[in-house]
Amino acid sequence: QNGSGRKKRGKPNILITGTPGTGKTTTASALSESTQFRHINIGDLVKEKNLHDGWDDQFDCYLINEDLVCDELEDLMEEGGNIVDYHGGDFFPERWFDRVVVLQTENSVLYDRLTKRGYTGQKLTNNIECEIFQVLLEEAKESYPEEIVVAVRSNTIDDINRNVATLTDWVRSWSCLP
Ligand code: DAT
Repeated sequence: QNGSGRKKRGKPNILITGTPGTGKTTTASALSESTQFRHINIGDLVKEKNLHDGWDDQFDCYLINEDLVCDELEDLMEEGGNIVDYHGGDFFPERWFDRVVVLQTENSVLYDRLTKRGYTGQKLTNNIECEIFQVLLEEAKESYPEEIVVAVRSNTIDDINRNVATLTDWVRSWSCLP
């Protein structure tokens, strides 16, 4: 147990973050399979449980209600064993996470993925810029202790497999810690 209360859980919680299209959902669901941890896709949760304040026309997405999301997840996070998948993380309580993984993808690769997803114009440009300026990495570093934040490459399927294997090993060793 440390000062932040992290070690009180029997199982760790992991935040997987990164620009849209970097592979969060793909990585989180594979990791959920190998660890049997719960995969919580915040975008889906917000839609299912109406944890938003309506649709934002400018940004073409739901206006997430951060307080409602945190209230919804508090009990599960206390229990541990969660993989949270979201393109942000500065509004979650710091004590929730034991590992924060920031996925990073080369611009040209990300451009193709987002185009395939139907992103165009300003939305496409905003997301590419988000990746270029490492917005999610900076946000993670500001919101969580340096030692729990890791940035990993996510350009290829091999990258995903390696990231999942590394995280699965980390989960195993965490659970064996005194
Ligand atoms: P995110 O959840 O970050 O928005 P995703 O997991 O939905 O991303 O992936 C978006 C698309 O890109 C999907 O078709 C899978 C593909 N993809 C993601 N990461 C990849 C990787 N490292 N290698 C190959 N394809 C990847």
